[in-house]
Amino acid sequence: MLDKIVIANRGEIALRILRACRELGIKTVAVHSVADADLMHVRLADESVCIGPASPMESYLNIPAIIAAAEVTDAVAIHPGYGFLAESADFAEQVEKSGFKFIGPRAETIRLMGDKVSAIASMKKAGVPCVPGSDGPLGDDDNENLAIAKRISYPVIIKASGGGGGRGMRVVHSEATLLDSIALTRNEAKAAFNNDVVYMEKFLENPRHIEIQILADAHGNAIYLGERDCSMQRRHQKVVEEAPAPGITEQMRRFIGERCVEACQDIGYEGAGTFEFLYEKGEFYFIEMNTRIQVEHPVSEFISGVDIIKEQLRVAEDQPLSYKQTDIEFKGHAIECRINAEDSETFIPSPGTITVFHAPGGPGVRIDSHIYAGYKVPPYYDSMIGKLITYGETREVALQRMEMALEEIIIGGIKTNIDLQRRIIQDANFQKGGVNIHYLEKMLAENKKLEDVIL
Ligand code: MV4
Repeated sequence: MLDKIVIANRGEIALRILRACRELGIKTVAVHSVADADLMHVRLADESVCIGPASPMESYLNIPAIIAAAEVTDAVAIHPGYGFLAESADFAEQVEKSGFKFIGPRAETIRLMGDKVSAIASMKKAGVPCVPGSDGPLGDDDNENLAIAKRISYPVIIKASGGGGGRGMRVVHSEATLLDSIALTRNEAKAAFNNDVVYMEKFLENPRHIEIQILADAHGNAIYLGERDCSMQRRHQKVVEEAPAPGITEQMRRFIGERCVEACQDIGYEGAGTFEFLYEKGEFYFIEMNTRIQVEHPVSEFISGVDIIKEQLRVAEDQPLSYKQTDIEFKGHAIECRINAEDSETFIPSPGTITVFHAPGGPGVRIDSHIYAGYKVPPYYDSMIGKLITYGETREVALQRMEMALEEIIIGGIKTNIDLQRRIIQDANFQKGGVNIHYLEKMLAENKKLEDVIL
């Protein structure tokens, strides 16, 4: 049993983890930076430790400070949340070497998935469908690289094995620029990740981003909690997510879910995880695996009825998962809008004091947020200040509830992206469902053109 854990994160996810601990009778230690003493979860935690200055490098990324906080408070485990150290294999390793439980997969698994070439190789071996490509690192034989591109056909994409999440990639449209592009991507990768390994994939031009949530325990049990559609994004930042993904049939869900579950068992995965896929013309193509809890986990919680954070804590206690696959029934539809402290048009962050906060409510409305009237949004961290999630028996009902909730919500004193979220939820193509990863950027460009004509 976990007696007491350190929550090594901030904001809404720290509060979400604290709430799960409360339900399970686990004591909590909030670790926070100097700038974050007023966070809601710091007030609610059993204990709190200031681990350093506002700068993330000196606080939320400061491994010795976080481990020291666990030591002085007699905690037994550390939950990393998302971002910061959540996917640092070195952190997981040092936590375990210091005698604490890292709440997440084994360091070795984090390392395997952090290296995209090895992640893809292990998924392909386990029967997960991947993008046609180089099947491993590109060598320095030009003719061989030209032949690989010819085989998979242009356009292709060169990706850094140490990258991920949109960092270190380059699209190549023809033979003329292939070799230069490989060399450039290699150099950038060496500088950015200290790893010059690059690989090649067929470039999918208009895919959707669909991901599968999984849970696995230390006893070889694994389940899938369905998929999420995260295509509504701008510059690799997701803006709206939903579950299930429009147009995905029960058979497709089962097929891809089972492939992910088998892959988890193959690699001895432990904890919550996400398989990221590109989805185009009825096919799934694995691109990356995330070994952490994700921002958008609540939509999967709504449609599956599973508390994913509580399952993470159970798994860390070496208990079996609370559910078998046959216990999971997917029901209804959930949508999440990320609420950011930023200008709705320019996307420029807008830190400052929240003077007014009114939370929307009613059936099927959930808010995961740490904000309150009087809370000062610091300028040092991500601008996301909360998530608004709605649920309904059908997608139409979830959409209607989201539209209402976005009308009801009041956040005063700072700029937020709530107007943008209203535009997205009311957009005819979004309402139809199934837009691709380029949709939002095109929609924003159209809006801008229209504005230019009017002004
Ligand atoms: C791709 C792709 C098209 N074809 N791979 C961007 C983030 C990283 N996780 C992988 N990414 C992409 N990989 C192939 N073979 C297009 C993207 C991509 C993307 C993927 C998911 C969500 C948003 C995206 C935005 C631009 C490009």
